[in-house]
Amino acid sequence: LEDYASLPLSSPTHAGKPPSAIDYMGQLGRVNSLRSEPADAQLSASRFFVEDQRGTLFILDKTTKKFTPYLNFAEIFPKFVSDTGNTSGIVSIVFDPGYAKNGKFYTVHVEKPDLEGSANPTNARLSTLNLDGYTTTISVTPPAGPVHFESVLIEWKDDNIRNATFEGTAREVLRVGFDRNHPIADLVFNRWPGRDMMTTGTCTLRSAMALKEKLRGPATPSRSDSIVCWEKS
Ligand SMILES: [Ca+2]
Repeated sequence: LEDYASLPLSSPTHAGKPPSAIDYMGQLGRVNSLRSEPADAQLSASRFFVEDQRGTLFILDKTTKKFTPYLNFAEIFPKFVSDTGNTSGIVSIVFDPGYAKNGKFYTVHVEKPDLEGSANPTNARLSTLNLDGYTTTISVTPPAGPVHFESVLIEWKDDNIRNATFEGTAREVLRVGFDRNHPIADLVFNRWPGRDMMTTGTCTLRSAMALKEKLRGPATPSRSDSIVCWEKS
């Protein structure tokens, strides 16, 4: 067991605004996930994709151990928050099984819907992000209980996966409201004959259903073991 690499220092962000200074009294960089591109991608052997929960998706060069910012969520999504407690910010990333040819990957992040203004993303700081035709989706809200946050599933398509910059498109796939602490979690693709299914371990939808039952009658423990699948379009 040995140190491998150190993430650049970061602090929580709020409403799309990066912190004015690093808070040295807080946690200095929070890695939420580390992923390799699919093995058939040209640069897969030389780099990892690393998420800092605070708002930046990095590319980590395995040789130099250098982190290069790839997507800054705080600069793109005006209602992005990573300072609101557990499981805020960027949560997870998964590469499309066909990534080597189509450049697609998926992320989950957290937004705070009651912030002022539009939730529409902006490319003011990333002109190579093409947002033509981008639309937010209607939030799937729980049948009972408050909604303080939303989990947002984004499909990204990088037109050139042989460099360390993003140039391509984004598409919002799903937006799910939740109270606190339980956003959509990990993402996994399952390849079945003739189709790909995306699976997410999530308590958001199931917790909401359990709460609804709890209000109706006998107490039902909140389930945190549920898996939700949908077919990728
Ligand atoms: Ca690129």
